[in-house]
Amino acid sequence: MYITDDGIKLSVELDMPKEKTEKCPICIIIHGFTGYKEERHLLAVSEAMNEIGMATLRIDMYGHGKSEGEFRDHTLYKWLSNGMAAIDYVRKLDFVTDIYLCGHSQGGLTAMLLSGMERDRVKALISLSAATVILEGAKKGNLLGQDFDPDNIPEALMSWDGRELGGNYIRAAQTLHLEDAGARFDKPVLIVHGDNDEAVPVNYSVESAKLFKNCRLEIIKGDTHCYDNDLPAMISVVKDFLKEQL
Ligand code: FER
Repeated sequence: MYITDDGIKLSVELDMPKEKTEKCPICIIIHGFTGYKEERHLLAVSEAMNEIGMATLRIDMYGHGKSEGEFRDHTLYKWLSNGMAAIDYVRKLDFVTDIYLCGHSQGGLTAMLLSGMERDRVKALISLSAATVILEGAKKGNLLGQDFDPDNIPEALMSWDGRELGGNYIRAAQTLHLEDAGARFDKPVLIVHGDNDEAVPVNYSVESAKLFKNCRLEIIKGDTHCYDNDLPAMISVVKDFLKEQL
């Protein structure tokens, strides 16, 4: 199924709760950089939510998965626009009560930034292995392990899978501030991070947690960026948090 954001088709998957209900909350689930909506840890999160009575909408973001847009041209602004389009879409579904946001890595960063913009429409936020390092890296001049001059933005960076990432990605990321989102979103936040994350050091989430007023930080011992070592531990903290909100 597709939704559209300003004419761009975005591939989405809607999963309903295991037990039939007339109305229920829904969580929008956002993948990371080079990611897609069928990743193992995202399917596990979605299934856990369906088990406790929530619907989920997994979405392929601009330039990713089965959605339109070129990978090279994606920016956090486009992803934020995609997120708002997803919220517009789920708001119109007649079974939906509350709207939750969940994202992994670059999707976790997107969900955090989006929470500040959508503070009136979002009930709670879950951020998994959030890649907040991107904002710092764009400003200081290091992304994807490559140094660049932040005042003379390169035409493109080479991504880890060999694809090019355009300079506008850096321009957009340089202007975004997590502090603004944290100051605006005062509803419940769960931040989860493995302390063996090879892509984004856990300390970034320790720092992000200080920016949100109503935030729980859960560090998963020995786990990686995509929860390869202890997926059940990540799922368990997500479920516990959500059961308190429902
Ligand atoms: C980076 C570090 C992490 C970066 C992106 C990420 C574009 C995102 C990781 C993910 O979403 O999994 O320097 O640069």
